[in-house]
Amino acid sequence: MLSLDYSTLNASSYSLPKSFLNQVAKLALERSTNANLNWQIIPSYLQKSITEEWDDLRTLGNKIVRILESNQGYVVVKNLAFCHYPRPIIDYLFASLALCLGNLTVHNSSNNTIWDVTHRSDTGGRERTFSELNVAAPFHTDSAFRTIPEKYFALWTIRAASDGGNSTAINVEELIQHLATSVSGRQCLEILHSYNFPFAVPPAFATHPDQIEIIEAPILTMGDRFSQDLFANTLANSPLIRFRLDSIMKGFKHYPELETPERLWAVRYFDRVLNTYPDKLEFKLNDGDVVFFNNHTMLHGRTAFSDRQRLLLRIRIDT
Ligand SMILES: O=C(O)CCC(=O)C(=O)O
Ligand SMILES: [Fe+2]
Repeated sequence: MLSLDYSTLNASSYSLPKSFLNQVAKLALERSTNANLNWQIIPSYLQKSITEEWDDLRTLGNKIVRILESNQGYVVVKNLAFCHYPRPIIDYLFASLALCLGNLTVHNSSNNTIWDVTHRSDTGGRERTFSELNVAAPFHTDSAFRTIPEKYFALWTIRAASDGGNSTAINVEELIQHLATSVSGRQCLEILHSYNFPFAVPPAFATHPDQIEIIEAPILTMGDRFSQDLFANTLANSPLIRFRLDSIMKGFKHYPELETPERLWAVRYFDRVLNTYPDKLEFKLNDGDVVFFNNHTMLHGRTAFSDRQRLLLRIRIDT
């Protein structure tokens, strides 16, 4: 069910200082004529000018962080004045906004901080991950297979799909409360939080694409889950949730000793609950909208689409 009252921030009053735009445009031009310069790396003078000159952007960044740290866990920024600039400028502006929340991380060995989420028909024989396909992306954590998944990530809609491609999300604190109301749900929570599960790195994000990399971690990281306040003891900077079904299933193939009946039951039960959960959010991002998620407290996904022109830019942010 598409939701009309999802959490939004209206940024129409945030203007772009001319001096900042001039610096960005100069930089974009310089990078486009010099193949040796990685145009995704934000030079320190630009970072300095964000903090010193662009109050509006920092104000917006602070508002976003406040919402992501609340039990809301996500926000869509609408009407950013600069969403129609050419792509290299958008990249710098997107990175500048994300830098107001924390440090940008790289997606893979090519050191890019911005990843194009779009259908790719050819990845040179490498297996495609769901950000390279137009199928539905089931509920997951981004970077579930990293030692510490990034706390936040953002998706900037350059071009929305003409059909489908809606964003979906689940607030994990609410999901845990829901699971805690049944005996099976409580058993599932217990297994997800007290055992390690194997997460295989998808080839698209592997340091060595021809080697299998696996990390072991619990799916839920909670303190005393039966205490009055279920989350009071959540470990600082640990993700509350870490889940990506295909990565866990692949992990089980490589670490069969971890594929115990109870782990397998818990993962399948949890996945079934995600797919039938009544309180999931679904909303459509329009061109220019930027969604920010708290990747430690929310699960997210996307519905399928057929429009091959759909393009979202993704940035992941560590704090
Ligand atoms: O395409 C989208 O809207 C989100 C895709 C996604 O969650 C991902 O690629 O990790
Ligand atoms: Fe994702």
